Amino acid sequence: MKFATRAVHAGQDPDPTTGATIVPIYQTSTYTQTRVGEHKGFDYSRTINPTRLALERQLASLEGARFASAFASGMAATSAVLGLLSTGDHVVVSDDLYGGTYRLFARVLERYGITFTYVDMSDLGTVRAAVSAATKLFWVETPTNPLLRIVDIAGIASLRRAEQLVVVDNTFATPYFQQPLALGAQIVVHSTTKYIGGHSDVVGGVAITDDPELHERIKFQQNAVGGVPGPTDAWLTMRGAKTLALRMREHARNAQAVAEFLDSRDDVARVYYPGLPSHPRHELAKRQMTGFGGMVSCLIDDPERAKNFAGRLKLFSLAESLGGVESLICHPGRMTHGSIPAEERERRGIGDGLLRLSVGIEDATDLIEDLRAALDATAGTRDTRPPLLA
Ligand code: P1T
Repeated sequence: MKFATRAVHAGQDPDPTTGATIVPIYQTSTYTQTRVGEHKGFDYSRTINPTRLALERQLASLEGARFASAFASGMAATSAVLGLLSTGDHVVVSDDLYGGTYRLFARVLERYGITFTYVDMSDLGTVRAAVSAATKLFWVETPTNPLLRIVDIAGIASLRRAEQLVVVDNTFATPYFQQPLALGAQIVVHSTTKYIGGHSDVVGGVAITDDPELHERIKFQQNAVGGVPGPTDAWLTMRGAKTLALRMREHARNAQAVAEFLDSRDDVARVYYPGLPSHPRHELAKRQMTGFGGMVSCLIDDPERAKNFAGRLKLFSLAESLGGVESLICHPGRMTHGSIPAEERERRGIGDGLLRLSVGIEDATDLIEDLRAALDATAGTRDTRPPLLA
């Protein structure tokens, strides 16, 4: 079945006892067992819950996989996957990535003796040079947060030895636009807080794999560490995911229009969007993705102006997060990526003039009008566009 059909139907069987067409919210922590050692497949809700199970089946199907484990947040999903590693193991990581993922790696997992090397993963030679005998995992974000770099998933997978895992955080692209498992990754992680939930009303995460043995190990982490979503959060996420296909089409259409508008302005120094032909990896994005997503970043030379501009917008709320139907704008340096030390941020290109837009599904004309009015109101028309980075 095609993607949009699976989004609506996968895992969504009518309730076996009542016939309820919509999977109920099984708001229960436990299940009455028939006798000692005998139950109906459900014993305790940290381990298994019917609402969560329906969500896991739906999301596995969207990534073209058999197995998924849902978590209370994207970070809980990420830590469960990293929980597969042991002291002494080494990870090669994209050097542009969500600040919270960096924080988990640098400030929690390093204390347990796992080491991380951050590289520009859009350069496969650099990735190859970072691999050592201890390397057990490649952590890939693509498009990256917040610079929208594109990493060649199949290229990374081709570097992998049998005992190594390629894990892709597919939050920005979503399974609608990018299928990392088909490109050679072993595990896909999402912050379902974002596009999958889609309505900015629930925090969640998921880890997806088609490998039964890996699934057992992730399930073990899920149960042993316990970062599970409650049934109501699982249900909200599942409801959101049913409309993923049609929302993503609108997000991408609007983001393209917004990116083109910003690119046409002399007072916007640089626009980062994989759907622009000027993006250094536009051709790779075209091959690897079926659409370019809803995230656009831009650079305004004067950091004060950037902040004023962000604060003046009426339709784009100044907020962390992304992927909801409503448009958001954020200042990564002061918000989502604040946990990366300032010097390191600057080195990675996350300067004070950088803004990140999560383009919603409002009418594009209104969004562009909002951007135009705020740019005009904050004045300045210098064109100091720097050369594009590779
Ligand atoms: O917030 P949480 O559901 O725990 O997900 C963490 C996470 C993981 N991966 C990516 C690519 C992310 O963007 C995030 C969360 N990001 C934001 C809150 C943000 O505004 O970028």
